[in-house]
Amino acid sequence: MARSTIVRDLNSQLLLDIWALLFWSMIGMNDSGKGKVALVTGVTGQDGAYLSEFLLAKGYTVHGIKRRSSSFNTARIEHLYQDPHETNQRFILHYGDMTDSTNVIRIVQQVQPDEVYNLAAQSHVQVSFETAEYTANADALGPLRLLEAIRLLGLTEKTRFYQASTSELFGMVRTVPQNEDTPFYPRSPYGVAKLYAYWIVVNYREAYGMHASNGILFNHESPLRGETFVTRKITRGVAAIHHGYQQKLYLGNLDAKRDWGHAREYVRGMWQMLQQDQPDDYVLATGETTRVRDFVEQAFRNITVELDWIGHGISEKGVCKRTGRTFVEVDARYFRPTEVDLLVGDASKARNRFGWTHHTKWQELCDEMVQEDLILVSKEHR
Ligand code: NDP
Ligand code: GDR
Repeated sequence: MARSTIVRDLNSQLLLDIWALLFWSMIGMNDSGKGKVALVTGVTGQDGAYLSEFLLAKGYTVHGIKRRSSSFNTARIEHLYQDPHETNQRFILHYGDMTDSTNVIRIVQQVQPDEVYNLAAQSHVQVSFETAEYTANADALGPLRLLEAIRLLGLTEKTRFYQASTSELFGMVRTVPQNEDTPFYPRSPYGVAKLYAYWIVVNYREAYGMHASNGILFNHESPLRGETFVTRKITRGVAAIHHGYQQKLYLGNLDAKRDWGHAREYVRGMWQMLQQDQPDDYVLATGETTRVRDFVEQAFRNITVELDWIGHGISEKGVCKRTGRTFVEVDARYFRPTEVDLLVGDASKARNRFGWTHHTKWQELCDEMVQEDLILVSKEHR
């Protein structure tokens, strides 16, 4: 390895250690979860990272399930990492997979959690059309395996359960906006798998009296969002174009409308659901819907490019008003066999029951993501 690379790695390690030290000294400031144990599946994902940070700050001991991978998949939780040799460890990782019942049962038995947050999923809607059976296994049967583990191990009274349900359940929407009473009409193998998960949670709650709740969350994004979801793809693309590493951004349906909030604010809502005396199902959303093309325009404003749209359908292009340069093109490979055209949620139940609300406007979210990606992309190419 070149000396400069080693020095850079050592510097990043040092920064990471300082950040970890600061994090671990700051937490414990709010200890309302002191003594409680949480199990978080999908801990390496966007929400897993924010939720773990949130629970640790509340004083919880957090156990996370991560998949075995041939390369590192813990970048989002690196700052929470604690050496397994340390005493009083409060952040503990277990290898696991939602498709393996024996593994799920063993981890629940070891951890004896007060709260389980089931965030693990094959979460990409378009990918679910390619891997429909696997998506059903992980996203529909995965939650069933966890619920059964809780039941089999006699933890029904002790363990509260959160299921990461989704606005994709509403699919071809029956009402606008969507709330807990809106009928479901999923439009992808992902949505259908999550529909099973939703109902098995309701069934275990009613059949066995479990404290099991569905959070029906609308899209929530952040600088930690996976790079293939549209918001992050756009903000990373804009950053790469700005630094000269990419020429154009290729996108699918520019007119899809989504209700985009900030992930950090949504994980608080997950926790609040499990603090209620009675389990229930809740929508979390901003109540504002935005087209993909509006998000694109806002992202480009961060690099002082104002876009004009010319042409239609597959030939539509986003061009710079000032220079005429084409920055955005449509690529049919990103179209879905069945699309969800419009989502906008009504979170008044969560607001009225436990005061949950969002604070970050989608424009601020977009700006934050672009600014973070501008730094990240330049670091990656250093
Ligand atoms: P991510 O895709 O960022 O994270 C998914 C997590 O699940 C990752 O840790 C991933 O591991 C893990 N995972 C995937 N398959 C398996 C498996 N078979 N066994 C164990 N772990 C697995 O998703 P988000 O954080 O954005 O979302 C969290 C949850 O919330 C998901 O269930 C998603 O469907 C749901 N949801 C998300 C919304 C959003 O807008 N973000 C909105 C509504 C619901 P790895 O890192 O190894 O890939
Ligand atoms: P979604 O998120 O399907 O809503 O699922 P995604 O960001 O993938 O798509 C949002 C909308 O943008 C359109 N789109 C594109 N999408 C992607 N990924 N890539 C493109 O190039 C592109 N161009 C246009 C899509 O067609 C779609 O209409 C997310 C996931 O987090 C789910 O797990 C979660 O349940 C829902 O949000 C709520």
